[in-house]
Amino acid sequence: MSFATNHPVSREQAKVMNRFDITKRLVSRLHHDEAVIGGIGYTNFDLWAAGRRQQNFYMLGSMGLAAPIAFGVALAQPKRNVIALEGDGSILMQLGCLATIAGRRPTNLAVVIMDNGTYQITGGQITSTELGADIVAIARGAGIDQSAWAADEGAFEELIDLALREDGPWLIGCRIDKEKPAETTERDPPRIRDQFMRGLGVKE
Ligand SMILES: Cc1ncc(C[n+]2csc(CCOP(=O)(O)OP(=O)(O)O)c2C)c(N)n1
Repeated sequence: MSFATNHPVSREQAKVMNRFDITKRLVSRLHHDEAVIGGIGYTNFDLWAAGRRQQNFYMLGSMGLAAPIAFGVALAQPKRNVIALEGDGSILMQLGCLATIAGRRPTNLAVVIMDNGTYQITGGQITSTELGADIVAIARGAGIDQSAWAADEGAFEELIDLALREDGPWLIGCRIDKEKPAETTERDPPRIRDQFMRGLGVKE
C-alpha cells in the first residue's frame, strides 16, 4: 500500500493547529543535532521562540529558501537529519525545489509546510492555498511520495518521529491558524550564520 493511501487526510480535513504549539512539539522530538531551517515569515519567529539551538538557521529576507537551504545541508551532511519549516506563501515562490528534492531523494530531509493560507507577516494577504492549491498534492506530483497532511497534533508528532527514523524525503503539511508568533527573531544575520556553522561543526 502506498504512503499516500495510508495518509488520506485532505487539506480540508486536516485540523487547523497553532504554529508555536507544533513548533514546540517538533523541537521536543529532536534527538540532539538535527538541523532545522526556519523560513522567512512567522515560521522562523516561532522556531526562535521555541528555544535557541546552534543547529537552527533562521532565514531572514528571502522567501522560499528554507527548503533549498535544508536540501543543501542534507546533501552536504548525509548523516544528519535536516528539517525545513516553510510558510505556504514562501514555498509557492519556490515550487521547483520540490521536484529537485524528489529527483535527488535525500533520505535525511523533511520539509514541513506551515499553511495558514496567507502572507501573514506582510499583512495577511491570501495565498493560492486559500484558493485551492494543495501543497501536499503538489509535492506528491513533484515526486515526493512520502507527503501528507498532518490530521492533528498527534499525527504531526507521529510523522516527525517517522521522518527522523526512516528514509525520506518527506513533506508534512500543517494547517495553521492566524495567531501572531510568540517572539521575534533577533535580526543579526552574521551571528545566525556563524552559530549555525558552529552547530553543524564546520566552523571553530
Ligand atoms: C521575493 C520577495 N517578495 C516579497 C517579500 C516580502 N515578504 C516577506 S515575508 C512575506 C510573506 C511570507 O508568507 P508565508 O511564507 O506564507 O509566511 P507567513 O508570513 O504566513 O508566516 C512576504 C510577502 C520578500 N521578502 N521577498
